[in-house]
Amino acid sequence: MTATTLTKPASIDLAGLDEEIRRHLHYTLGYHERDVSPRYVCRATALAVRDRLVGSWQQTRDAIRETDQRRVYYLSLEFLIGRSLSNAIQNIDLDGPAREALHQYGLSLEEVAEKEHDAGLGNGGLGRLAACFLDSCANLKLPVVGYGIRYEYGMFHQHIENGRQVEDPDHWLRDGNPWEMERPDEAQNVHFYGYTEHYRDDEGTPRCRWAGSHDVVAVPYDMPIPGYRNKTVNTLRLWKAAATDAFDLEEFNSGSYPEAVASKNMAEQISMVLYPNDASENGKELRLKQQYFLVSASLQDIVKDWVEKHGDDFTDFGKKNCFQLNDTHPACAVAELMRILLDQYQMEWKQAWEITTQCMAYTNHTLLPEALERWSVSLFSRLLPRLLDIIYEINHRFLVEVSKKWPGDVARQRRMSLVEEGENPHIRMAHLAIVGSFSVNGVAGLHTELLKSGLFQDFYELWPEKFNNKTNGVTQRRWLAHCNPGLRDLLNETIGDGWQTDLSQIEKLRPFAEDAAFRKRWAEVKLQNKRRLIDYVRQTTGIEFQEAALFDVQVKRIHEYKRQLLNLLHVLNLYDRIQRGDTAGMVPRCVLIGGKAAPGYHVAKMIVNLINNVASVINADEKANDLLKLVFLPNYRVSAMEVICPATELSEQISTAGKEASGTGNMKFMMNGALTIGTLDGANIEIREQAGDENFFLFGLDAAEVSETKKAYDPNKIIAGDEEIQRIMAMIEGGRFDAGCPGTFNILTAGLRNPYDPWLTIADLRDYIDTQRKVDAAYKDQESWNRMSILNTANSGWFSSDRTIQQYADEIWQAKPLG
Ligand code: 26V
Repeated sequence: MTATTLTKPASIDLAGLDEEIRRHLHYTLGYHERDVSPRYVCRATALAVRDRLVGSWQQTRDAIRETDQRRVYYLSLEFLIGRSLSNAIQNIDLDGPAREALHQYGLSLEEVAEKEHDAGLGNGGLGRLAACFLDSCANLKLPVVGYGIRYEYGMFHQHIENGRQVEDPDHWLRDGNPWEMERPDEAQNVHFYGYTEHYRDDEGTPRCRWAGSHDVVAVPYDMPIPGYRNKTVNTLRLWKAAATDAFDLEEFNSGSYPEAVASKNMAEQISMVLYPNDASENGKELRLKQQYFLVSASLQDIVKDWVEKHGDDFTDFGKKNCFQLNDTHPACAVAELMRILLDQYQMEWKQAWEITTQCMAYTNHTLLPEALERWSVSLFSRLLPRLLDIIYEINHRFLVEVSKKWPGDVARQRRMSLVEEGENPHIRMAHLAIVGSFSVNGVAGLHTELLKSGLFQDFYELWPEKFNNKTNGVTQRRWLAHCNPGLRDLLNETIGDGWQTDLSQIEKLRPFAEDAAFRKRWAEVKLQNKRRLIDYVRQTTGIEFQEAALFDVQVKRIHEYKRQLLNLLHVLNLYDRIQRGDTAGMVPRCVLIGGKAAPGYHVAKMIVNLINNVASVINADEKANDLLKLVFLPNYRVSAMEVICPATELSEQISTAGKEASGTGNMKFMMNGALTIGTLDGANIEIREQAGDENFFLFGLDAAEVSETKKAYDPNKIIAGDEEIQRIMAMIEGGRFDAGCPGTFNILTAGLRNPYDPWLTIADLRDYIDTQRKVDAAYKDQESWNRMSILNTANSGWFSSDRTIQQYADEIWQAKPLG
């Protein structure tokens, strides 16, 4: 067969998409056209679209394999992809043919697209960022491969029972995954357990190897990541864990069939489920197994590729490869690359370390101390004995360097050590990542400054040149063009479609803020989007939102630092005012809150419970409903945000200053014309700079004031001195929302009243309430509101992940686009 017949199957050129869908329905899925359901049409359409990607996918893979430029690997335990069908159709410009083809089944593209399960392989911000980054890398034709885990169960489904969160498993692969291609021939072996063996090689040089290990097979599944109309299709490679044949055989031979099957399950457990906590590490063995599994399989895959081309000459390996570590989750990569170079390629320590530190780069995503990963030395030595040896050696050499720079400063050595000493010593993964990387970056300006002056100050003093900022971004192709087609069309008509690949062009919209006729069209698009959200809210909760009301939205993981409670206290203030008849200047509001609480995070679950109970009381009170509705939207996820953000008018970004590393939901809302009410935290600061102070509702303490306030914080005094706040607290504490369980919410009110409340909710409440009054006043003047809305979109150019990725490519990766 010639190369052309391989890359271009004739049928795809000749047949229409409708023919391809029919063929897949019939031959691949075994359905008769008579009894097709939208779900199967969805699968068949995905397969037909995938066929159209295959040619460019292979060409891109070849181009990456052949390029002499540096290649980049984005290592992440999470990729929150969401749905892929509409995205692929948009990116390869198949919208027209797809609609036409589906029309024959009496279906719209939207009806079919919504049958696809979200690929929920992530918790929240960090995982969704990885997905936006892959989209931007493909858009910019960068030679970047994503490496992750093919979890059988993604982020849990959330439903609400009696006001409380209940988790259901998310078996997203139930009906198969039409996008993935299994590549069993590229499987890798990953070691666990066993011990380090010392021996002498043929030349008599002392060497080490990992012996007596229990191995697990890593099988790769590739997902296509199509660029935007540029013939580039990058790869996301996800590893599934399987038992080795040898593993099974041993057991079978000894006649123990059940044990053999059990050990098979043990191996498969590794890729079974995504850990659903995004704010606290819990030190579970299975989690460390997942991390090492991803790292070892990916590095072996990459090194194998290198060796196929260069033999065992690693001179240029560090120059030609770069690993971006998405938080510390894949930080074992530092030690694993050392192990491969030392043990498998017999390299000297010095050269191996030079190569390793030439190609590792680390991104930090949180300042919360409880999220910083530490692994107990005892677990590490049992599970990854050879890696622990290497970490000890890295630490030894590192501490020599520290003591040379600061002779006698033992306290500093103790602070900086990779090992936290004590009765139960731990490995500090962030320290391992910093020491092993040439680049350490935060994800927004303030965040990076706080890393340098706080958490990582010692390291910044040692290596200031490693530290840099890369403010996050989101892809405008999913978060504007795809999810808000009404606005997309209006923008294309008004300023052309260049913004879809170069969001800086969206500034061309600015003058139109002054154009009354344009503002009218802008408002019309928002109204259509609000109607779509009204339907969605009705279908999922039975509650009826009103289109004339202000749509006030807070969607994100539930966490104390994100302060959903602050939002709720304001809602209670509105409700209290309505009951007292103090409604002068009040604007009708529909407040929507959504997000998942980690299953083991009790306080977060109580917050969900309280929001639901308050919602039940308010929504049942007809007297209040012309002015106020409150909904807790269950099972917030990527596909829900695609309906929510185009309809949102007020974006709630109200974390305690200094706690939210960046935020990315804030950027999606801004792009879609929402105004932000927010603190000076994370990327809010940059959003306000770009939008203009007059187009942003700022309130609350800044990060410095937060630290200052904590020294003498007396929330009870604030409450006692503020009648409105007193009334809010009395509503909760009086048991109105207890649903028959007195004291249920004491844990929350006690937290608010605690002088050591780290989130300072009461400290910011008065300013928040007052600023919300300003929001009402601004909303009353719709002409001016729409003007501000347009300016928010027009000034959102900085927040494209294309800009972020261009900065990673230029300033960290030194990567160039494929030809
Ligand atoms: C920590 C852990 C601990 C162990 C269990 C599993 C797990 C999973 C995730 C995490 C850390 C999550 C950190 C995170 O999501 N940070 C968010 O990153 C966003 C992208 O940079 C940023 O916009 C958010 O502000 C930040 O909270």
